[in-house]
Amino acid sequence: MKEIKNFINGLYVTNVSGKTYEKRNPIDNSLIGMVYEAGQPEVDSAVTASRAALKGPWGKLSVVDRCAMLDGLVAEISYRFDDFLQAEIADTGKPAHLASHIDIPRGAANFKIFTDTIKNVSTESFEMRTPDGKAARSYGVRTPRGVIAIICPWNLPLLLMTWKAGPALACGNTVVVKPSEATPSTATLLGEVMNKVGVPPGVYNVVNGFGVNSAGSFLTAHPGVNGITFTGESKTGTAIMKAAADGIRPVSLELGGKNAAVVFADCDFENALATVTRSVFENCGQVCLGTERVYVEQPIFDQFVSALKDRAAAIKPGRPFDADTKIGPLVSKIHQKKVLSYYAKAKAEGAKIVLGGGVPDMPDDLKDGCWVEPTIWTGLPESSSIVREEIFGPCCHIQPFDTEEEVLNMVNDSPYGLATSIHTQDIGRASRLATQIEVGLCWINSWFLRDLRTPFGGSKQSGIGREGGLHSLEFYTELRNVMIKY
Ligand code: NAD
Ligand code: 6OD
Repeated sequence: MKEIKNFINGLYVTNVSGKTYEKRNPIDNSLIGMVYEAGQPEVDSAVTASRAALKGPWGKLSVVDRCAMLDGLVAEISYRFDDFLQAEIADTGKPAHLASHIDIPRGAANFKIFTDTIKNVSTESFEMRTPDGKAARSYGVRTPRGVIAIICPWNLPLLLMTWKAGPALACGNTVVVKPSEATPSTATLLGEVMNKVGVPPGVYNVVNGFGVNSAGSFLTAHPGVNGITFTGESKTGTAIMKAAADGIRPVSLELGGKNAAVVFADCDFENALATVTRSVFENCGQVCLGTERVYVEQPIFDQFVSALKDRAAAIKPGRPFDADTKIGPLVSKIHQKKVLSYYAKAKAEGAKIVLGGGVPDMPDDLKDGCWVEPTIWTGLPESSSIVREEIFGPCCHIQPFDTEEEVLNMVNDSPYGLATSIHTQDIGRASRLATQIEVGLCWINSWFLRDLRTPFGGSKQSGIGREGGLHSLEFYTELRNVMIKY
């Protein structure tokens, strides 16, 4: 039986309480291993080790040497690619082609982009006259914030964790990571890689467990933590902001969404269709940037609905390593129950079910997995909970529209503001809408096309702050000013 431990001060450790929980494979509900839940003593040890490491060899490394060490992680993750792939797939059930093209390579690349950034960043400098007729010069200095708590979700476990650990470490901080209880494996495995490339003990720590009254809330409440970066649901973000208020600690929040795709009649139909198919169904709809509201201009509405139905019907569920598998299960029984409750609600609210709406018929050995059908609805009012609430499953509601103004109002009528995609060949109209739609990320004729130097984050209840390239330095460093009087 696999044991998933905590990684504290360079060592794999169990816990004082002896409490473990089961980690099951979402493909068939088989038991993968037992996870040692970190309690207050383990979180205390991790934060203490992390604080000590700030003053140890890590804190004394030059930026260039620190970055060279972190660049070594990229090579070592690539060397152990299959270990990471197997671990991520066992935890999430996602298709191997997806994890091997997105999760693991981006999980490694997230270190390199930020070592490149931090090595090349400059700070401002001003000269001025002083009242006594002499001169003075001020200049900025960036220093690490200290111990960063990283709280992660389960949908892209390694990618989203290193998206935060990468810049945090490149900037000279130390980290305590709390992976999702549903996906503990890759963050824990990364500890081996840290040791291998010589990252000093205490710089990277992992505490496994749940949120409330467990590792998550013990970590965010810990006075030894200097900043909290979180990806997850908006309501958890609220709890984390409240915890951060004690001690006035900064937060970076990447939260939920109810993202729209807007398809105009003049779009490149094939490109719009392929892109919306991906944005709705990729990773079984478990992508924060994914589309759950599709707005299609009236003249092509019927044609688009019918074509999307055909594409979605061809998305074959199956085992991660089967070549023809196009979609995996949801991550857990808990999440399957949540998504199926929305499928039932859509039916009860009178949606027209264009496709799906239930659980697919799977072979006997997979029947106990967390499967749901790709699902498409039409016919609901914009006030419906299906159109307003984040479901985080492989589903969308499609609404027709007549004018640009009408669609703009519908898209913006949401408490969320994470991402949108606009499909049209009229770039003037697309650019106009891109500034009017209240989101942090807008794609035109594309989706999830990433340049890691750009600002990433959400508006409204989808988040606070921006990460990516130089923007990450706002959170992961403290910018100080030094004034010299000549
Ligand atoms: P979640 O909020 O339930 O959990 C995220 C993490 O927070 C987990 O590790 C959990 O254990 C921990 N946690 C829960 N309560 C806590 C508390 N009170 N104190 C401290 N930690 C706590 O989210 P999830 O279900 O794991 O992930 C799905 C959500 O994440 C969706 O809403 C999705 O949109 C969002 N998400 C957002 C982005 C983004 O970049 N904006 C990216 C990925 C996922
Ligand atoms: O690409 C990224 O950097 C990123 N943070 C993606 C988030 C995806 C959400 O599920």
